[in-house]
Amino acid sequence: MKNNLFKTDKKIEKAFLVGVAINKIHHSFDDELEELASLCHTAGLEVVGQTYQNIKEETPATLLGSGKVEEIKNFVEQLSANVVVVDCELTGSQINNISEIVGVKVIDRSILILDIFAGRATSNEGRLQVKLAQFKYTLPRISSASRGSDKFGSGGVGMRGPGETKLETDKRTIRDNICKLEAEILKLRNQRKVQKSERKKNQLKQVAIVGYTNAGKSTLMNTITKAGIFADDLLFATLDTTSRVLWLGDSKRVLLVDTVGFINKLPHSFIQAFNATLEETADADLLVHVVDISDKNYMEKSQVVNDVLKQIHADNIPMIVVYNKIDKLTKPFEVPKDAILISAKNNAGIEKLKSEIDKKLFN
Ligand SMILES: Nc1nc2c(ncn2[C@@H]2O[C@H](COP(=O)(O)OP(=O)(O)OP(=O)(O)O)[C@@H](O)[C@H]2O)c(=O)[nH]1
Ligand SMILES: [Mg+2]
Repeated sequence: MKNNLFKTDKKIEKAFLVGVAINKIHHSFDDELEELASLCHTAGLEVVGQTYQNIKEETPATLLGSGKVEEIKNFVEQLSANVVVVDCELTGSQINNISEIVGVKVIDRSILILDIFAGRATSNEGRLQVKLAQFKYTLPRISSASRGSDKFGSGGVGMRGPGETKLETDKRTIRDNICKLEAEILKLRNQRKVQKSERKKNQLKQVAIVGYTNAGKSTLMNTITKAGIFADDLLFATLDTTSRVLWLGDSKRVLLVDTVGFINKLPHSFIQAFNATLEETADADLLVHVVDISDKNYMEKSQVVNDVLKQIHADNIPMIVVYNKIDKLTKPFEVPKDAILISAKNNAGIEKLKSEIDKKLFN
């Protein structure tokens, strides 16, 4: 199967953001909208405004209440927005119905994340997995989505991937594509199994660096192994797993693996499609969970990471929690017992982390 991901138009789109909560008490939308804005920034969208709704009772056709959709339409007109980004997963018909009313393209959180992945994937396996996730997302939305892409053109964020060929493609073709992609991914997975048994023969233990997106995993990997991996202040800078040998002294070495970041409300199709990559985490002998301690929501984000680890059956692997970005702390911080505090950027606390990895794996 051809392995190119579909290209997006590069013109800057103006995004209007919509935070959504369902029946939450005293819900604050600030952090969620801030994260959604970061995702938009990463996807190359310019954010021009935002609103939110704590929905008491879901309106099946549009999820949001009709008054809210009208309000969004007015904002879109005033701000000349050309895309509305809704911070949850919508059905195809909800996307369509909201677009009809507001008059511009509507995308949901999942397609935004998948679009970022599509722009990031570089390895063969990463690209196959993104394609698979795109097809799995599209399959239940195929009939309604084709109308949407007709009206608002095929370019721009959220229009990458199988969406562009929707008109000519029927569900069966998508299912066939899913089967082919799954078979190709399985082949790569089996190759990895062989590598894994080689590793076992060489007794090379595997340490996976996990954490919320932007926590500093790749920076840590670079600092600790001098690897030269792309690290940036963008969400999902890393999509493909990268491994490096880490020397711990006394000729002891381990395989350190940098992994894709986790995020709140990960699209369901992502977990399914990225199973193979996520499995690599589940195979590790030790996890290093990198937490950005300078982030005021670090506890919630750690919880998201722990929840995803549970979903991929990696929650019983020994784990070292590492508090990163201590150089950014301005206030005194209550140090959790046995915490390892580091600044991956400034190379602080790295030796302590190495000796902790050593202790956990070899003592
Ligand atoms: N001040 C400070 N910034 C850091 C530190 N570690 C990482 N960063 C910055 O945080 C941002 C994200 O770093 P990455 O290493 O790309 O984070 P990541 O966890 O690999 O992110 P994803 O691959 O997107 O999931 C970059 O701008 C880094 O320079 C640190 O110790 N201190
Ligand atoms: Mg990274």
